[in-house]
Amino acid sequence: MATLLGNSRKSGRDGARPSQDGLFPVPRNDNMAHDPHRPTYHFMPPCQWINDPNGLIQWKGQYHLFYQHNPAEAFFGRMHWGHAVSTDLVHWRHLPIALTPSPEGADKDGVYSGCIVDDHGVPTALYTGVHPEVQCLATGTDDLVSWEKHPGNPVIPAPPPGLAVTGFRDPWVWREGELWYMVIGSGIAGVGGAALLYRSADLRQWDYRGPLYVGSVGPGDTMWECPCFFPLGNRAVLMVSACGGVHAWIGDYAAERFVPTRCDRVDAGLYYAAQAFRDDRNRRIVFAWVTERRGERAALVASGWAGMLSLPRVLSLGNDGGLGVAPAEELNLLRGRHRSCPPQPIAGCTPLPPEIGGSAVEVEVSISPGSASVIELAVRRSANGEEQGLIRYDLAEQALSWHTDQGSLAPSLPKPAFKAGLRLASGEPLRLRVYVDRSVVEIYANNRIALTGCIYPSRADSTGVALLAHGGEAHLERLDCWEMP
Ligand code: DQQ
Repeated sequence: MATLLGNSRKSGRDGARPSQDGLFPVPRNDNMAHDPHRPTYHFMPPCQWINDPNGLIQWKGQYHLFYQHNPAEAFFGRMHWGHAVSTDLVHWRHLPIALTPSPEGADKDGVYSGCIVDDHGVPTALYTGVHPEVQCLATGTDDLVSWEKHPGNPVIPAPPPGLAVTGFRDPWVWREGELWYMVIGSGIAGVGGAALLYRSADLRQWDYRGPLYVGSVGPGDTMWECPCFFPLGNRAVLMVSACGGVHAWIGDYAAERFVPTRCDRVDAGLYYAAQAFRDDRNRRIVFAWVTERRGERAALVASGWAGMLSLPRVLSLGNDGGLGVAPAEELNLLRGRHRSCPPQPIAGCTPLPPEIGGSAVEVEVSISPGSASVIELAVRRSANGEEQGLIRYDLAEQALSWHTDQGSLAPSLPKPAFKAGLRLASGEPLRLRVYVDRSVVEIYANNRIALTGCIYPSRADSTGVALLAHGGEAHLERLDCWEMP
């Protein structure tokens, strides 16, 4: 089985061969081996469909990652929990599917999202079974490979009586003293999204305590999926997925009451169903589903793969009390051949030498805005700039954005754009870390914001990098570029 994320070109498991350790049968799909859009270092299953990360936990020194997986085809279907393990968050080894729907069980139509907790040494998964949406429990062996479903499933058979809920799924569980608490993603018709709070002494008998919080992250918010509730610094964060994005309510929590004071977007791009866990370095590490936009069902199924997880990120609280996000330092382990650019002025368009760039690279750059009003970094750029993705910082707007209107000459491919506010302090340079992984681009700015986008260039030479400044002259302080595996 692959050591490097499983989907590396070098791993020998691009679908044409069975896995090396025989744990996970990889159906033959020759399309994947030659697919220029298939990422190389983002986490993906060996093949077929992935969506939400589930059950993230560090167990006996190893990171375990479970995920929503349809092993039958590259489209959403009857969901299972896939499973992989890592010692460093970036090199993953695939393990057998952990949870499969039971034909006669409460999860007969799918094992939906959930979490794993350590119940006095017993790994215990809480997840949603469908249909209808009910909450189930399973216990694992010490290696987290084999799972036994609780005979008394479902442990929560229905939403609280009298509540007109719009959904009832994705349990997230934590411990307070001798008691367990759970929030379940929900919504209250005509009101907004909701995280419903439950309490238990044994993870099997649950009492409804009321909503932990009800609110709206924006117009059309009717349901919160994948709630995740955790302390961050001296605050509490309720992270929810709604209206196509991940939102973090930041507030204070005590005695079953959560009072948020602000709500920040965790990523302003293609990022959904995030789950965050604490590791033994006390970091709050978050993974999410990258909801790529590669096409309709037939195109995904034919390609043999769909979706991936975002790179591991570390959450923090900024000086302004807002959410901070930065790539996990373990990502540096993936760095290969290094190239750099000396400091220089940027005016108009400055294409960088061809040895800087690639379809799978990390670019780290620091730019002083100088007199420029707009600064751009182009990636996946063809020799003449016919194709390129643009990362744009607009000083007047104080916003960072990702543009793909020139992303592909292929007319049928989507060309989305995303934007996030980023206020630079006086004299503060724009510091970007950009992870290009073929069709996926993760952009991190000044350890504060993140934007995930996609791009589907059609030309083989769309691998270049360029710097642009408009309305004045900016100054490149440094640029480093590493090939990624
Ligand atoms: N995906 C899961 C649900 C969850 C949704 C099903 C979010 O449990 O609400 O695959 O993407």
